Amino acid sequence: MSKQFDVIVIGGGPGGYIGAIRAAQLGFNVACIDEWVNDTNPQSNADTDTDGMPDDWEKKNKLNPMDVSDHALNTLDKDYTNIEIYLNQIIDK
Ligand SMILES: [Ca+2]
Ligand SMILES: [Ca+2]
Repeated sequence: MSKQFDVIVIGGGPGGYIGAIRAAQLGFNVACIDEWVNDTNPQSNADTDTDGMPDDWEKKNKLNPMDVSDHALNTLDKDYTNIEIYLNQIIDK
């Protein structure tokens, strides 16, 4: 299953929720990603460097789970950042 969004808000803090609600009020198709839990293995969601990409996913993709800056790099694709690749993968599930 694949979904298309106009706006993806990462983080559901006060600013995230307000931004997501306002974008929806303006007619955008919005996704707000606050927390994702893998029910079969909750430990697989650990994100030591808090860059939004779980440690296991970073290790699998040869990224650094101790480096918060690698989410903005184009290590995995020349057109998309690493966090964009990760988010696209979880949205497609
Ligand atoms: Ca991480
Ligand atoms: Ca990282």
